[in-house]
Amino acid sequence: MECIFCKIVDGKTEGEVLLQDKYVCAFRDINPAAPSHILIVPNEHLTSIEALSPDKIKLAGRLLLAVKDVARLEGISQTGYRVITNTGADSHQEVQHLHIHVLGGAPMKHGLG
Ligand code: DGP
Repeated sequence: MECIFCKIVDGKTEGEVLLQDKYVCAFRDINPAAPSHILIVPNEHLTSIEALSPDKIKLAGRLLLAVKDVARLEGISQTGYRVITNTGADSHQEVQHLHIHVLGGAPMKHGLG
């Protein structure tokens, strides 16, 4: 079965792509947990942070810097945002394609639970 995030990266599904370049793609979460809830994924299928290795350092750096780009596009750079990357079973990672959640647009609860 094809990965849903690979389909979005490849433009095979409807998805509001905010940003895409050589390394990453950013689009709105289908089930937003905040007024602004964006997912940033590598174009390449990697299951999680656990699949990153030193030869992926440019991709890893781009993933992190894309957070800033997304925050700027969403107008939340100054008000703040939370960045989460679920990794593996204990985190309840549902989609097995590395993704960074960027959440903002309203004050959040304290703590990370
Ligand atoms: P996680 O639990 O970290 O694996 O979160 C996966 C997120 O992916 C979840 O917040 C919902 C989102 N999601 C799942 N399927 C789709 C989809 O088909 N399109 C979009 N845009 N988001 C999806």
